Amino acid sequence: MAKGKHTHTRAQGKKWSTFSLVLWALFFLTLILVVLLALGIVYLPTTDDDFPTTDLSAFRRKTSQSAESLVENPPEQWTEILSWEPRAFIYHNFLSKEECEYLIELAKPQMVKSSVVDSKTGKSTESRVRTSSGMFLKRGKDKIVQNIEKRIADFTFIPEENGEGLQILHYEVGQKYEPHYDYFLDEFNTKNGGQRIATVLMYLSDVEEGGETVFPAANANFSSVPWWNDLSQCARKGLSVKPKMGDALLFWSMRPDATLDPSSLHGGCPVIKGNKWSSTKWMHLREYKV
Ligand SMILES: O=C(O)CCC(=O)C(=O)O
Repeated sequence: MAKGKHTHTRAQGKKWSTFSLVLWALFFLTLILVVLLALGIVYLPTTDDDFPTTDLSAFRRKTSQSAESLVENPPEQWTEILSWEPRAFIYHNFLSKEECEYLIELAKPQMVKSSVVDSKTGKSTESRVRTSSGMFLKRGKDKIVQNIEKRIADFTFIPEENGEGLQILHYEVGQKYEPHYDYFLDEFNTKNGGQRIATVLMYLSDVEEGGETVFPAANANFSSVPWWNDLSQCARKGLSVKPKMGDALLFWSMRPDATLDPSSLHGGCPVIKGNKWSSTKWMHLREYKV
């Protein structure tokens, strides 16, 4: 009887020591994990994509699910930093092919020779610096336009109400827009919505040759862009973007400290071969009344 009790106690003691050994091991493993987490050597995933947020070129935003109603398999979208002076970014495949074609067809019957805004009177005047044709679409005109405007607001973090209506532009061979600023230096043009703060330029077509958007005052190594060899002479005078159907170029006319940014000087190079269709959205500091 006494022997049995003794054996039982020994077995129980052995069980307890194994159990406490496992507990100690778990405790130490947890401790090591906590230390590694605290030192940032390991981290727990917090999002599905889990991209480092400081690297914008790896930052994929899936804001355009709405475009899926128009296309079954939308191409991949990603954001590329073009320059910090001016602040300029390319959003690849921002518009679907169907959206580009829709905007062109909508605009075609109403295209007129483009004008520029007179800084003294605020009135539109014909000009030799801008030889394209164009028209404006009323803001929120229809469901497809509303969808695009919502996407622009998401991309720029500027409310839809701060935007002018979409302008659709068409450049034929030889047509261009000489370098200019999108911000105004007069009081008349800033009455509605305040200063223009940013521009979103969407390419509705590819262009066989020429038609690039050029930033001649950019603080950048112009020839470092991967598409340098494909650029026209005009485009090589600055930091340039080659039009690609569906891509959007966002650039800021104002710096984060709210001062005007002269490095945002930009123009449309002459089209050498083919046609260029684009759409411009100007965003203001405040609500732009339409
Ligand atoms: O067509 C381009 O590339 C430039 C257009 C432009 O400068 C504008 O619409 O303000």
